[in-house]
Amino acid sequence: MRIDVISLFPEFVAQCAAFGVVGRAAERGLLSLHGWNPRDHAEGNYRRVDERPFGGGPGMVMLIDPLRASLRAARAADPALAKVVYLSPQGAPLTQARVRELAGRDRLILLCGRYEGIDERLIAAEVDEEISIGDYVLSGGELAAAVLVDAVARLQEGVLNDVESATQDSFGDDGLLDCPHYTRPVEHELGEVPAVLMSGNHAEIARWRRRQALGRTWQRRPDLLDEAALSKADRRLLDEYRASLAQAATDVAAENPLDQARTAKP
Ligand code: 9WO
Repeated sequence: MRIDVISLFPEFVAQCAAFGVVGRAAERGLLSLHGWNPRDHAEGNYRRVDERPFGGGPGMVMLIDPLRASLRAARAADPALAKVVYLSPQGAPLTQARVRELAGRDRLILLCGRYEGIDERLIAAEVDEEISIGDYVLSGGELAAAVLVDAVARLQEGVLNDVESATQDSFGDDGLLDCPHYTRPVEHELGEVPAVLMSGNHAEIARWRRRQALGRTWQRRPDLLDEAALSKADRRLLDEYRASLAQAATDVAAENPLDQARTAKP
């Protein structure tokens, strides 16, 4: 896959993609990143890329022409058709489903704004998709572009090793949050490892992990969980999780002297 980044700081996005699995993908030729600086396509001694906004107000707006010339150069650098994505808080929220769709393409061009944004006419004429990585304002689109590059790159065929691919369930295909993870030592002053993980019973471990994934999604991100769409087995696991929470609350209450009158066993 080829990704072109149009930005006043193209090296920033490239640096973000230089490490870890994404860096490995680039080394192995699974991903190629190219930066284009609108400053290099700006006219005049001052190489202006921004101007004051019509209608007044604070800040500056990025000029159409340096961005359009950069887009043209990026498009011409490879014959494959490229989708143009503008990263902005006004975009559609980035989801793993959207990441999967973008990751399947041959080419992407990511447009990063600075200042107060870019001239709306360029967005209308050239941008295919406007994407937001969250409801907050950054100082430019570059960090958002780096996020998108990372998410898309790790899905390229051959980037993840078998183990990583196998664990892609965690927000990969089932839309659930991940289960908790533990490693050595078994006993630590911060607590113990859940016994089931030490049992060697792989079916029980898988059930525990699924129960945790379902329970944590229900607790933390109920918006992600469509309980009606869960399998019968998943619904039972979620019920077990809720029951264990209720039990834990009862146990805590039993230890609190103020609650003992009500929870004390006869
Ligand atoms: C500035 C601003 C100030 C007050 C109220 C709303 C505001 N929006 C912006 C704004 O969108 N500034 C942008 C800075 C212009 C385009 C590039 N910048 C940007 C992109 N900031 N944050 C993003 C971004 C991109 C994707 N996902 C989240 C945020």
